[in-house]
Amino acid sequence: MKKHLFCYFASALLAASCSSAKEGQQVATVKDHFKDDFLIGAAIPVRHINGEDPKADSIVSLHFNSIVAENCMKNEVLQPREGEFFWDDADKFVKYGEDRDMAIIGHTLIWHSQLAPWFTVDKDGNDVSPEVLKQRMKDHIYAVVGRYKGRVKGWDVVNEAIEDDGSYRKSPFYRILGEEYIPLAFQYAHEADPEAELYINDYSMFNPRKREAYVRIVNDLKKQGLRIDGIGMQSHIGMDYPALDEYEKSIVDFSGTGCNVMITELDMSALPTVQMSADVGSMAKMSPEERKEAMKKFDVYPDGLPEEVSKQWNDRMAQVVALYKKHADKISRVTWWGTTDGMSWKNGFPIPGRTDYPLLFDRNYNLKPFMAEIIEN
Ligand code: 9MR
Repeated sequence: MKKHLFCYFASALLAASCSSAKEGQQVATVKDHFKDDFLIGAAIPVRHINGEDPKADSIVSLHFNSIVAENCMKNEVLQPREGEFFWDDADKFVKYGEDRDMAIIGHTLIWHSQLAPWFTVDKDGNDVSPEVLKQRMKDHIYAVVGRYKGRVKGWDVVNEAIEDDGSYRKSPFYRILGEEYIPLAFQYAHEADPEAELYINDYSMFNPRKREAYVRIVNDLKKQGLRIDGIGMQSHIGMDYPALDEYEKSIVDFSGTGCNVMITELDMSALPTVQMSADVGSMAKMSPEERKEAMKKFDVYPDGLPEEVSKQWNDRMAQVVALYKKHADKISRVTWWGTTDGMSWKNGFPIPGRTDYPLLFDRNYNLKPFMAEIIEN
C-alpha cells in the first residue's frame, strides 16, 4: 500500500496537528499522501492570516499545499466604493501562501453575492448600462488579477451563475449583460494575467441540469477561444446528498470538456438536512420560544457527535475521498472550505447557532479518523 511519510522535527507543529505524535516521530500528512493525485487545499479566514488561530495555522502548514481566500478577495471587500480598494487582508493572504510555498487560489471575481452595492447601479440606484457594467467589470478584474499577477495560481472567475433548473441565475450581471457577461469576465481575467488559471465554480454540481448547463457553457467558452482551465464543484454536501453516482457523472462529464475538475469548497454537514424555503422560511416567522423548540429538531448534537453518527460521517467521507482518488486523473485539487469544525460557516447556515461537524479536523484540531486511516496505511 502506498505510504508517503514526511519527517518533521518541529514539535510545535506536531503537537498542534497530531496530539499523539512525539518529537522527532515521522508524521504522515494529507498533502503528501495525495501528492501524486491532487492538491489539498483549505479556505482561510482573515483571523487565521492574522495569527489569531495558531493551531489552525500549524494544521494548514503541515497538511495542506493550497489555500483559497474564504472572504478577503470578494468584491465588496476589495472594492467597497468605486475606485477605492482595500488590499491589506488579500495582500497578507497571498504572502501567507507564498511563505509556505502553496498554490494560492483567488476567490472570486464575478459573483452576485458579497458584491459591493454600487457595482451594478448608478447614483439613483438604477441598473447601469451594459457599457458601464463592462467597464466596471474590466476595471475590477484588471485591478485584482493584475495586483497578484504571477503570484495567484488561479481564479474563480465566475461563481454561482446557474440555477438548480439549469437556467442562468437572474443576477444583475445577467440582467444587464445577458449570457455575455461570462465570456467577458474570462476575457478580462486572461488579459490581466495571461499565465493565471481560470475557473468557473458553483454549488450542487451533481445536479444533472447544472451539469448539462456547465458542460455547454464551458464548451462555448472554449469554442470562442477563451481560456478556461477548471470547473469547480463546490461540494457543500450532506449525509443524504448527493447520490455518489450523480456526483461521479459530473466529475466525468466536466473532465470531458478538457478542463480540470476541482473540488473547491468541500464540507459535509453531519446535521439533518434543512429545507431552505420550508424550514428556514417558517423559522424566520417564529417567536424566540418557538424557535428554541424548533432548533431541537435541527441542532441535534450540540454537545458532541454521537459515536455512531461520527462513524456514519467518517464512512461516507471515506467513500467520497475514494471517489476523488478513483478520478485523480481528472481532479487537480480538493479544497476543504475551512480547517476545523469550530470555524465552519456551516455552524451559521442555513440556520444560525447550530453545532455542525463538517470538516477534516475536529474542534480539538485532530484529524478525523477516516483520513487518519487513509494516510497512515
Ligand atoms: O464561508 C463564507 C462565509 O464566511 C460568508 O459569510 C459567506 C457569505 O456569502 O460566504 C461563504 O463562502 C461561500 C463561498 O464564497 C461561495 N460558495 C458558498 C460559500 C458558503 O456560503
